[in-house]
Amino acid sequence: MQKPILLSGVAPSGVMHIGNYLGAISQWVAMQETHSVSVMIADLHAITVPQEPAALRENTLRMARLLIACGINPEQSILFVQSHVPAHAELAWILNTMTPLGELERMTQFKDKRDRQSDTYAGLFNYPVLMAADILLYQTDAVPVGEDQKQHIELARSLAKRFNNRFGETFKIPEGIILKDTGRIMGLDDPIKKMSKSAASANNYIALLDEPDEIRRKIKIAVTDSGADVAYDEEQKPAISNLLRIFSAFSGSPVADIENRYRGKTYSTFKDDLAECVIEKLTPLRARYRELSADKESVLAILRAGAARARASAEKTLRTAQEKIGFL
Ligand code: ATP
Ligand code: LTN
Repeated sequence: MQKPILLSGVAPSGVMHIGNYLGAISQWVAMQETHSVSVMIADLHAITVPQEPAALRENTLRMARLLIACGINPEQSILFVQSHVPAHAELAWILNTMTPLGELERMTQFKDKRDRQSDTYAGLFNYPVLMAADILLYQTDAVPVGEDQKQHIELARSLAKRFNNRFGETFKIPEGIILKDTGRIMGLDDPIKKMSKSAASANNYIALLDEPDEIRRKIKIAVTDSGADVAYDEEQKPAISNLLRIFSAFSGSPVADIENRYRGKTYSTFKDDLAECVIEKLTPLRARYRELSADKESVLAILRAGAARARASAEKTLRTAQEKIGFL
């Protein structure tokens, strides 16, 4: 029997942090056993805010290495760059003609990002439509993402339904998969906002490639809450609760067990142990990344092969959609 189809994507920015990893990437890695997985490096999405060409190229390659280092297995899964599959832009155009402006105006990520730019371009506004095209082209069943992408997945679902209603069954209706405990990892310096690589300070996040001393330093200075107990309480203790969720995800122990272990101990003992746990998990990943850095050609070959496989299924769906809407 055919495995369910999983597709997800990540923008090629310079940094990938433990929020991206715990909320999204680790899900993709784990689901390779049960799903037919495609992971896309979303360079068309990246250019919705201005990018320096050399940096974009370098970051795309770095992201490919990082995803492989995280455990995406290119022999099993499809790893590709979005712009290598022209069908994404073509289907996005078609879907744009069916997307009410009001639905895009409601997108909270657009409003956030617009407020952080000096100029806003139409591509940023249309970004969720492109994301819908990414998903629908592959007849995707499952889209594992962080919580911030929930609204975008809703749009993909409603566009698929609208198209199917108007032109007949064409697209599968995808399901977003968002983890309850790690779908929204909060910033280390501000536990009220999500961890984000575009945060004002790098102390907001732990990058997957941070060196051990940097990880120790960032966790040491991470904001804590008033009181002294290592206890899970989202309302009263958002900072410690966030650190507990990170500890639990990296160690595999339930939050309650970790609370028990640190009952009567100080925040600082808890943080020291958390730092060592994170370091232990990230060290092999950093080592794999370094090995891959030495061999640019093999990463390029993986991306070339991934794009060829992705193109085959994407073009099939695109052709069907084009026929349905009456293109000659
Ligand atoms: P930024 O961190 O600058 O807001 P982004 O959300 O655009 O960047 P991407 O690299 O495109 O980041 O996201 C890759 C995946 O990581 C997405 O599925 C996203 O939902 C998820 N993700 C991002 N931040 C977090 C977070 N703090 N907690 C959990 N998942 C996250
Ligand atoms: N917008 C997503 C990245 C992304 C994506 C996708 C995720 C682009 N296309 C398709 C899932 C499916 C983000 O995390 N910023």
